[in-house]
Amino acid sequence: MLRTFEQHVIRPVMSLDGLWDFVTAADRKDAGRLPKKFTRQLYVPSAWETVPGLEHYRGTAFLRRTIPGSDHHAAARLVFGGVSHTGTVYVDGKKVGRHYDAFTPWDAVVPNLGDGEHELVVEVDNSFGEHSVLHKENDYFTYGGITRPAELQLVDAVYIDKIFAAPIRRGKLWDLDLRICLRSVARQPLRRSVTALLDEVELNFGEVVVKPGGMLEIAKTFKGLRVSPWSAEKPRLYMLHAMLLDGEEVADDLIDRVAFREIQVRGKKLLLNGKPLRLWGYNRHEDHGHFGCAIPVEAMMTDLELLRDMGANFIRTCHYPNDMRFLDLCDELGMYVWEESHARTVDLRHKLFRRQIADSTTEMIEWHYNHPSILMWACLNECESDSRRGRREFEYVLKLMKSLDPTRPVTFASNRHVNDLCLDLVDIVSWNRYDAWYGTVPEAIAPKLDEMLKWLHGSKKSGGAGKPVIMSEFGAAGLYGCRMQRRPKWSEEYQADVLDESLRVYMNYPDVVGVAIWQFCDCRITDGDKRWATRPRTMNNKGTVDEYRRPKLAYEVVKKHFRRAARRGSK
Ligand code: ADA
Repeated sequence: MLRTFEQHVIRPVMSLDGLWDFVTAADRKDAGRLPKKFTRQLYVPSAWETVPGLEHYRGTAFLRRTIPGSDHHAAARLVFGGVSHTGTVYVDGKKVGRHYDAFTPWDAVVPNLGDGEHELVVEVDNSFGEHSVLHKENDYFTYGGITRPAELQLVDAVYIDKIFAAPIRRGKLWDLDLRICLRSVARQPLRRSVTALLDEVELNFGEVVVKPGGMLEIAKTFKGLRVSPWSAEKPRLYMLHAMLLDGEEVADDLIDRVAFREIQVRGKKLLLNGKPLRLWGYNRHEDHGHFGCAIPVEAMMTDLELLRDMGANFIRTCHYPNDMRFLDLCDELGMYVWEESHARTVDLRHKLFRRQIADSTTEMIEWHYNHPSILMWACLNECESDSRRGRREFEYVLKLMKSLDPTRPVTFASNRHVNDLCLDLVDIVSWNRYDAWYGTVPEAIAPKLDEMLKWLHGSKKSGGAGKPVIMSEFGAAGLYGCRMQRRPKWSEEYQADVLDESLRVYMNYPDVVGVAIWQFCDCRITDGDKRWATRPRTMNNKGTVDEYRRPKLAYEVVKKHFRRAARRGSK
């Protein structure tokens, strides 16, 4: 399943998870555009690097299965939670869709796929090169495969593509700005009635006519709803069931979950539902020693149990949009999320940059809009925010985010510090600092923060005066099992000392409203690349737990600080 809950009662949905035929381009024994011979089977969702012999395979591979068509539905809609990093879809040998970037959902719609079995082939490419700006050699790993769940949906001639629900706090009551996007695969205009149920409350949009092959967005604000607000302490969710009626018959439907919470920036504070909010937690890569990036929902839950055991209330989805099921769990459990579109120190000058970052940003916001756990959108981690040229790209992406969603604050994680030229463009200033790892010693952390805050608030020139600050990355590496009395770098002891001092300083500054430790778990990085190959195990070893979620000494240190903050609350 794409989500942790069923999204349709009327629309037929079939999970495509399971064993597919598989062959790498390197192993193909036949010619032709698509293979007819396959060497093995591969599970969907999974990363092919988890298969012995494919640990380092970077290139193209093909996955194939059959799917049923239907004479009673206008089209088959294939929905992929994530294909890493480029997927090209063929049905019965005909190309029907293509998508770049592993970290956002996408769909391919096939009109008139009649009764009987049809061949579905997905060509997957995880190669690096001039075709890929966002996926490249990096301090995390680009896996290969259909790495998130996939579904076949049978849709009517007009179907509901997406729902956008924006809550607005009005004292003790709430309004709900509701937008419903319809798509038509028909050849003639079609009339439909549109209605929705918010739990038991009926929200009626009336009748619409959708142009052939077109899209139609209908919007309405439902006022004065007496509902319970959402917060981490009380994560109250509501099922929103949108339906399209053709006459008296419900022809299509879509269920999403919504909640009522308001996030605001006021001076140097974050406010949730009008009350001050402080955030303490982690950067978390979607990476696991057993599963690569294709983390099953059970293992996602283990991560969240560990995070909650430490007392964390905050997760930054470094450096890309996350699996919708993980965001669903954050909604359900009450975990605050910073979600960012896909970029870790990418080339803003590349000819494909704007197209690829715009797609990642737009798809992230359009598919994840209704998750109440997402409090802020971010972008362009440690990119060129200290040049005029770079500023133009930051302006482009931040404006795009605001245009897609004016209800959430925006930020980016900067490592350009006093040279930053883009802090006037954000609502929240976020800094990545490693004063005790790439810098000198833990004692350097406090004076460095003093210096930065004086610069930030001391002059209008910084662009960030009077804004809230999040310490978006800080930490140190600790090799799991490396225990040394003299506490040198790379020992678990040194990592614990750095986090102890970092949290003592960063969590006790009123101007700092949030902290995100780098990082929750050790993660795989690009092998062989000159820059990253120097890291022990070709891993980023700054996790508080290792890639198998085995806790290091720092775990109990972090737990002490976070649990104290949880007791104190957001005061
Ligand atoms: C940067 C980057 C992270 C990671 C970190 C580190 O801050 O944003 O992705 O690479 O450095 O471990 O050095």
